[in-house]
Order: sequence, then structure tokens, then C-alpha cells
Amino acid sequence: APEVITFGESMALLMPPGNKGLEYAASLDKSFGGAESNVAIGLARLGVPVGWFGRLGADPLGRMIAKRIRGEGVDVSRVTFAEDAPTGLMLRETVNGKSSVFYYRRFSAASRMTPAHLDEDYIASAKVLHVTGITPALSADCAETVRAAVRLARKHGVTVSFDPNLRLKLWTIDEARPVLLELAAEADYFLPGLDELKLLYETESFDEIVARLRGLRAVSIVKGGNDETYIVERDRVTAVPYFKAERVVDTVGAGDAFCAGFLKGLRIGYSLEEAVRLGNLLGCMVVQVEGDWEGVPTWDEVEAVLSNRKHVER
Ligand code: KDG
Repeated sequence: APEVITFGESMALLMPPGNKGLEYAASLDKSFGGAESNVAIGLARLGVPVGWFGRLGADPLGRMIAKRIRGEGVDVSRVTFAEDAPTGLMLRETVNGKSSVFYYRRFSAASRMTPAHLDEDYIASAKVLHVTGITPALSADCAETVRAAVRLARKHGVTVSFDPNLRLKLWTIDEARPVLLELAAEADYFLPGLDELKLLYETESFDEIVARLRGLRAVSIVKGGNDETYIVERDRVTAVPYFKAERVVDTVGAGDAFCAGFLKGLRIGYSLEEAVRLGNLLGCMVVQVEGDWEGVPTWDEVEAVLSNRKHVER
């Protein structure tokens, strides 16, 4: 049975090859992405039994996504397919080092998810439920589904991990704030970025942000600081330095890879600090490869880096 369960919308992802802009590119490479399935794939590669579910369209893109996530070793037994709505789509370009995402997901199959799609026994059997703030932005039903899943997790003593993943192309900060802060209040691990916290708490002050985070029951892991990640606990703040990336190709997916590394660390009994260090390493590795999750390493590759094992070419 999966130790970690996560759910949300995964979409087909189309990207022009070779850093061309979308407007002039003649062809597009096809993959898929979705914050929660990115985390699930990361965990599977690291050897953690993990399940992802969501609602996909009963169409070729939905079948591709389900098969590829299954192919990564993620349990997809609770995925459902909608006959009356399509799989969502996103396009992305990286021009002059700047990524932009364009969503084609309104009225997608995932946006029709309701609490009826949750399997209580499945959630109850896990150790960790990981949710993100993207799902509640998709529709009122999706927001209710996330709340219901978190309630089920808490009822059964399942640890709740929450990444707000603020997506201002999906809703405004004023719409997002109450929903995300409510979920943060229910979480055991809250995994925001520093930029997100500035918007959520309407302050630039790090001290004020820390004070707000200390009001939560969660341990907060704040990503995207000055080359370091912060662990905010009631009585202390610990900074954990980043690994240095040799070259940054595509930053999308870094937060998800971080999450996978962090949760893996916790599952194998690492201290918070060690778990965050592992998260930092995964984030660093994933930004060096194109795509959301393609650059996520296996556990063997992680161990090779951590122990400075040399690559044998032939
Ligand atoms: O975190 C990466 C995600 O942003 C990407 O995979 C797409 O889920 C996605 C979203 O909604 O932006």
C-alpha cells in the first residue's frame, strides 16, 4: 500500500524544443506535468511507495498521463476518467531564461473532481497525504475535495503535507489567501516559498513572516530564501544551504522535487534538517534538466552524489 498519497490535476505539457518561443516554434514536444504527480514521481524514484490520483479525460492525453505515471511506479488505481470533460493542457516556453506557462484547463476533467472521488480507506491506509493549493483553485468542488481529503487524513491520523503552490494565473491573491491559510492551519508540514508568504501575509518582513508561521501547528519549511531553505519551528529557525546547480535549464518542478526529497527524508527517519538538505539536493538536480520531473534522480543517484561516488563512463 502507498505510504504517501497525493492527488490533483495532471495535464499534458507542450513545449517548443530548443528554447524557442511558442509564437514562432514550428513543433512542440509533448510531455505532462502536474505539481502533485511530479511529487509522486519523485517519491517513486526515491523508492517510497506512493499513490497519485486525479480525474483525467477519457481521451488520448488522459491515457498517456495515467500510463506514464504508472510507468514511473506510482499507484494510479484510484484515478478516474471523465467522459464529459477533457484532460487539461498547458503550454510552456522559456525565452531568455524566463519561463511562462499558458493553461488550457478551465472545465477540464480534473476541475470536476468532487469529494465523492475520494476513497476513505485508501487515504486512511497511508502515512502521509500531500496536497497543494493548486487543486482548490480549479473549482469550488475541487476546493471542497481538498478540504474533505485533509479532514479524512486528520481523522485517521495521517500526516498532512501542504504546498500552497500559489498560481496567480488561476485565481487572485485575495481569492487564494483565505483558502490557502485555512489549509496551512490544518497541515502538519507547510511547504511554502518565501515569495508566496510575502503575498499571503502581506508583508516583506521575514521576522513578521516567521511570527505568523509560529502561530501554526505545522512545522514550516520555507523555500526560496537567500540560497537557503528555512525550517521554522515554534522555538527556532534553522537555515539549510542550497546545493549549487552547475546550470539552470528549467526551474519549474523544483519545489515539487524538493517536496519529494523532504518527504523521503522524513520516511527514512532523517532529522528535519537532513530531510530539508535532501529536498534541496533534489531541487538542485531537477532545475538542470528540461521538464517538470524528468530530472528527478533515483535513490541510487542521490547516494552517488551524497557520497561523492564517481561516474564510470565505460
Ligand atoms: O509545480 C509544477 C507545476 O506548476 C506544473 O507541473 C503544472 O501543476 C501545474 C500547475 O498547475 O501549474
